[in-house]
Amino acid sequence: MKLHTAMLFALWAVSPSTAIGPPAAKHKKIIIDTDIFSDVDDVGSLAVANVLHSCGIADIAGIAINTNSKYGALAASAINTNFGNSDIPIAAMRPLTNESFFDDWAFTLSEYASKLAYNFPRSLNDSSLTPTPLSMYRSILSSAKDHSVTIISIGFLTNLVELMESPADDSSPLPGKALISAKVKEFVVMGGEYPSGWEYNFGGEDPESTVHAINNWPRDVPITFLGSKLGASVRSGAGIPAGAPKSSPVRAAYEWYVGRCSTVRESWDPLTTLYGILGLDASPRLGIGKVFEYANKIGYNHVSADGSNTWVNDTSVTNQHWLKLTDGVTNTTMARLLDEFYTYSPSHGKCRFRY
Ligand SMILES: [Ca+2]
Repeated sequence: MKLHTAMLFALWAVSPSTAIGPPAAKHKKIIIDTDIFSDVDDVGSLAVANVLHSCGIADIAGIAINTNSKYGALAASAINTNFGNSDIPIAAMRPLTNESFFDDWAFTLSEYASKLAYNFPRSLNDSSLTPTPLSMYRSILSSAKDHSVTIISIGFLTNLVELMESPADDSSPLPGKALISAKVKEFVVMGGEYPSGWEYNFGGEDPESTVHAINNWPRDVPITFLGSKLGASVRSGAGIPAGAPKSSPVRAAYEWYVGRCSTVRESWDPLTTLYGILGLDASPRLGIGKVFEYANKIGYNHVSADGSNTWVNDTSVTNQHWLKLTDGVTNTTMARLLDEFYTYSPSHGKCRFRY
């Protein structure tokens, strides 16, 4: 059965990216670093990014996977392909494994990545054919305009440390940190709790990389964090069953993952991605008003060895922030906005949102 399905994938014709909506006046170049595999909010995040890419607001230059299962890159490809964006580069962490997700913590959540890979069209046939995240990062950054790339991290920070510590190569004469300082506009991170606490992206899998990435990130590049409580307070996905096409891999992933007749999930990654693309000013063109604001004016984030973080109130540092919702914007309002992305129909292509 697997072989038959794999052969079927190879025969699927996948159309190239089709930009829906008016041409981009100033689309923002982004790279998403995702642990898509063990939580479905990464799928919601890729839905947000793909819709904004199709609407000419974002330019997804690449997607880096920071977990080892080969199904992560394949699932990402299935989502991109659904939105007509099959040509977005994807880079998979090595070594690749055949691992699928089993919820041995709450015993309620279910695997979705391999199911997306085996049941939806995708342009990527084999994760081993992708570049490494480091190679993709250095290639994209070296060819980008100065201070033009926003990196959105919605998983673990392993790939980012590899980039930070990378030497000059054929892509660029600059070592990693200098390349970041030259090319990155903003580093947007889902992780930590604010002003202090412990959160899974920071401490759950690779706290050593978190310590290195956050404490040593070039100080001239702004960082914006979205913390655990804000992400958990917005429970999105309720609109999926009534609103999403049955052909949608986003719908399938939420139905498979959440299960028990629900598609509602916390919104850590989709909120982070929405801010990463729209920033504080949002997008009147899309009908999206201001929804985020900074919760602090000064200071920086410090991460300890166990991945816990503490905000240090240093008046000399003004380019690190954590996010909150703007006054008057409720959790349910944000959930309805995210559902607009989850239920988006590529065949309709409307780039105006009501929430
Ligand atoms: Ca994630």
